[in-house]
Amino acid sequence: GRISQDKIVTCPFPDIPIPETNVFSHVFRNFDKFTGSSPALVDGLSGAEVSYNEMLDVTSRTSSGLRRLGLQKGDVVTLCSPNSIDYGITFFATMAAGGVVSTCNPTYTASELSYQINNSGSNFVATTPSLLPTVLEAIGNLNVKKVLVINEDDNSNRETDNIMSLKVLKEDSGSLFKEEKVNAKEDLAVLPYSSGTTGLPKGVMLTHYNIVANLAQITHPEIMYLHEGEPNLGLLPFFHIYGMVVILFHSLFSGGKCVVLPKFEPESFLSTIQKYRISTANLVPPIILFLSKHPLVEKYDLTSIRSVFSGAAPLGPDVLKEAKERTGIKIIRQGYGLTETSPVTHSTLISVGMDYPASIGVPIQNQSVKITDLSTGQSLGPQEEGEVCIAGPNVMKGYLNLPDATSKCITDDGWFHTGDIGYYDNNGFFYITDRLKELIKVKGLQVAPAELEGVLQHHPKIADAAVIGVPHERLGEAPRAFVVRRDESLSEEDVMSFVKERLSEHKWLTGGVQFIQEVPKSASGKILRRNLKK
Ligand code: AYL
Repeated sequence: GRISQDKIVTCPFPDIPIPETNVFSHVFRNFDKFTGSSPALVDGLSGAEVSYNEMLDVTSRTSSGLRRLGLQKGDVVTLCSPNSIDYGITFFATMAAGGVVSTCNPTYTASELSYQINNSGSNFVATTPSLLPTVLEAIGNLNVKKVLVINEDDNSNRETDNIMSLKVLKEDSGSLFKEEKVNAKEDLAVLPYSSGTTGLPKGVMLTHYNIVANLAQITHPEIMYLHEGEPNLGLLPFFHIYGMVVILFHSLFSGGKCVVLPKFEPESFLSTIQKYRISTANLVPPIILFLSKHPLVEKYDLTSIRSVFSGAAPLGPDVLKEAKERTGIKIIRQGYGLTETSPVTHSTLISVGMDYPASIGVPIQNQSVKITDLSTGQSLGPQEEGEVCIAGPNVMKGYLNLPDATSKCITDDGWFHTGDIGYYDNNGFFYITDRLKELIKVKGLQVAPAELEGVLQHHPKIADAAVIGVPHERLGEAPRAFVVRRDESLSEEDVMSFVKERLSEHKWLTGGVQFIQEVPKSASGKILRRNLKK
């Protein structure tokens, strides 16, 4: 990176222009350039394909169908599904019509889902046949107009008062299709959830401009270039900003062939790479660890892979090295970012990245980064540790309906405070060393301690509780609860199963339960998590 006199680090490459347009128009504008019959999305399990031509046609029809159902500009659609071809169609059909997509984890329980559908003010929910009962339970008497059923493999065409098959919309005449004009810097495109530095998951308001910017920012031969027709792996969940922007959107934008998988499973992961001659893959550290260790890896031909990216959680340099040696993949490198920054802010460069295996890389194009002193807020120089702060076109508009939480992390002059601690070296390469915020990262997914604590405090035999992340070999981190009992009969298993009944799997107390006399707190009542970590 380039280090300026006032200690702001930027990309070695010059800034690029960012179009102010609907994400749909930006991503689909290239479609007629790509050979119409070349595949855009492929279902890695069934082999079903949708070509670029078909994708444009079916997305326009679906978008028209959504308008016919009453979807208006600014309406929010909660999308609750594993990765699939329909996922991409529903996503872009909504954005084309000026709607906002709020993505959620398909393993959510009814209560987790209900929180997000309500909090995001969703009028529509799109989900799969198997998740439909959970979704209907979650909706209860919330203000949802219609539930769309996607990924149907049977011939049922549902069309009732409140439920409709996506299939019906796909067959719409398309007469109501138009690309909704947006005010790109104001209007939202997506509303994923993140807990930020503290508290419960919050809606992250990402505008069309934010998303278009990040796509432009990562598209550089040294950063994340994808060639037309290049087979890439759509494995990471599209509900998370990494899978959404860096995989799904970027592949469609670049004319790639995205081979979609609904979940990680050793055999299908490896056999898909072999069968489709996957060339690039965006992964998370637990999967890099799998590549470095698992016996099955040797049974498959992975020589088609030209480049692997890891992000969303720290990747140990030893794991990276072992994975490279074992698989023969020449390029395995890291990126860094947050949901709040749409997401990528840093990336290693192809030409020099390999020399810095522990680094998250340099700021990407149009990105300014500084490290600030935790007590004074002053910008720091090379090798000095402080909070990583980001400015640029990809920084979110704010947290939905939470102006105070927003102004706490984005200062008046536009700097977003990440809650991560790190430093840069004399060449402007960055390293993340610690986390200031409460967030726990399990397999690269967010777990908010406040959410777990809220659940635990509802147990009649629990007087108080605090949750922190502890290191876990396979998951990266795992949540551990410190519990003050009201009743000595409460066992560790009781606490674990109480959580299992209410929250999705990555939030389970895999890090254990420990009973304590009192939760350490500051004078103002804040949990002293550092003391618990010790
Ligand atoms: P969220 N090293 C250490 N910590 C990381 C890294 C990394 N490479 N990447 C992300 N984190 C942590 O919103 C960090 O604590 O977005 C950060 O604040 O789920 C938090 O994860 C953000 O979590 C990329 C660029 C993936 C970005 C991303 C998605 C970031 C995940 C791949 O190349």
